[in-house]
Amino acid sequence: MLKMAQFEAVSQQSLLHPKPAGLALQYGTAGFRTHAGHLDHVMFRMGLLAALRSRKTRGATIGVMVTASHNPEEDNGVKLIDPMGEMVTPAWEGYATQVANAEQDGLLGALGHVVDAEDIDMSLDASVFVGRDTRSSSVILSQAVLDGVSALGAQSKDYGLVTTPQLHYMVRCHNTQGDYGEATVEGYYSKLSQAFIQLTRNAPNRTDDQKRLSVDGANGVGAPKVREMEAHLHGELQISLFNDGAAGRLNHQCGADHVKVQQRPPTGIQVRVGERCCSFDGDADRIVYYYSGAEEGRFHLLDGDKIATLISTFLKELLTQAGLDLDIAVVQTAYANGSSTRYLEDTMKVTVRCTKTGVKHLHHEAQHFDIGVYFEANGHGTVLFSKEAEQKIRQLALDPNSNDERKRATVLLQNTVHLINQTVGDAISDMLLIEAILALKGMTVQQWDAMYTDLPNRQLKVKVSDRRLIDTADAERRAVSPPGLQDAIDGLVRSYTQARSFVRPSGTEDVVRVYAEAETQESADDLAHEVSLAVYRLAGGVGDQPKPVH
Ligand code: G16
Repeated sequence: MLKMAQFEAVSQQSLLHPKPAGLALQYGTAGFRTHAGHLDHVMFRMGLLAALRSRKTRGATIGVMVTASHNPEEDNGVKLIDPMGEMVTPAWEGYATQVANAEQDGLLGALGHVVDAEDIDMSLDASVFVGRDTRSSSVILSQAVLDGVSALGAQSKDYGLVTTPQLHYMVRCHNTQGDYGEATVEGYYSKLSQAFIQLTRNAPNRTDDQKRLSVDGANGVGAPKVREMEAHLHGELQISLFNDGAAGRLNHQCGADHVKVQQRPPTGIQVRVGERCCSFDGDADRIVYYYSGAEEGRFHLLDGDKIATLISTFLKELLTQAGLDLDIAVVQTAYANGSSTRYLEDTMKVTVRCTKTGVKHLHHEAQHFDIGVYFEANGHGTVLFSKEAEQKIRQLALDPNSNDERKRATVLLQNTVHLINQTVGDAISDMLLIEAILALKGMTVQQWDAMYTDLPNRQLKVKVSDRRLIDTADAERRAVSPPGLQDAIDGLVRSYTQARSFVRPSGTEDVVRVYAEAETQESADDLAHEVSLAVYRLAGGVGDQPKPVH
């Protein structure tokens, strides 16, 4: 039961954050996301919900990040973070939707329902960490979250501008009493930079050229944060930062999503032949790499699949050298390029799993293995080490009978564990890990790229009147509704070689996403276009009919 004082505080405060009558939003792939102007009441209510979640978890700290990540500047959104720094448990996503959508006079009832259903002791202390991205709307919206937290008598700490993965990290550090690190931005830089420097010490022949990296900050929060990180790296990584927010618009013609979907470099960055470049997204939880080839200056993209391949290869080699018997798996989604899955399974002999889109799904699946490397093709991912795996690595480090090769591999494994932000995909941590691996393996970006060749692919978006009409199964690889859509896709796919295609409703934008891959770029483009037309026809397309890619 809500106590009387809490009841009154929520009643009064909620009047300052009124809900537009009739507005209904859904907790999507990564929280609520829509035009910033529709979100004030949602933020206040997510502050309330976070306070309840904290009490439900016996006073553990919960995180609330105000960001719309890869979406345009005018959107905003909110991501809820559970005690170990992972995305909030799916059971509470339903509560989030109910609380956000309750009409003004039904809010206390909706909160009371959560309290009763979860048997929450409202007399317990509660604590919430809040962070925000660089969107101009984020200042006022994060204040709305803080208002909600305090209305339910919970403590809050406002971290201000942080990347999403930094806030996830703070939550985990705090809830593990510092076991995972210190819950400050400085503590984050210090832990990761030390691990990076220890790793690159084992690659003494790195040239200055190999230490240079161009970073596209997407004009978002990753830009100032990667600069702060660089200051801790003692010249071991020299970053040329582009799209740092000084002039351009957030995610506009830049950032990881733009680069991945458009398959071309962002504006505002000079991609010199053969040099490594990477792009973050708006809240720095995704990263993709690219370079321009010496032959005809062709653009080469190294996406989440290539990143997962590089990391899992590196870890597998270290495990062999250390003589450690740990099972390692790579978790992907339907967007994973067919070539990457084949390479991992057939050449690398690594277990591969496929889940629905959304890092929450990949994270959960990765927890089933000693070492779970999970990456979405869009560059969102990390590595999880089970408690037992970490313990075995620690024990081996203390073994006096290890030979030099084993010792070296174990130390590298230990530092790799420290460098990785295991709570969620983290562009800064992933970038440092990739740079360290390339240095240790003495590998160029071209050699990394050559591990396998991507099948040409294309992603498109289709506007429909209600994207919820599209329902999928088999980790989103098949559409079960509307009727006839999957048959249409199957028929189209059959007319191309090495082809595959699927459609799914986005959980962050009001669109249906279409993915196609095939033997040639022309075929992938044509197939994606034809499937888009089928979606438009069978799922209530709105506006102009999808146009051919070229
Ligand atoms: C979020 C999720 C990702 C997902 C992406 C796109 O990323 O965290 O797991 O891949 O949205 O999802 P959808 O295709 O459903 O729109 P971010 O970086 O925008 O938070």
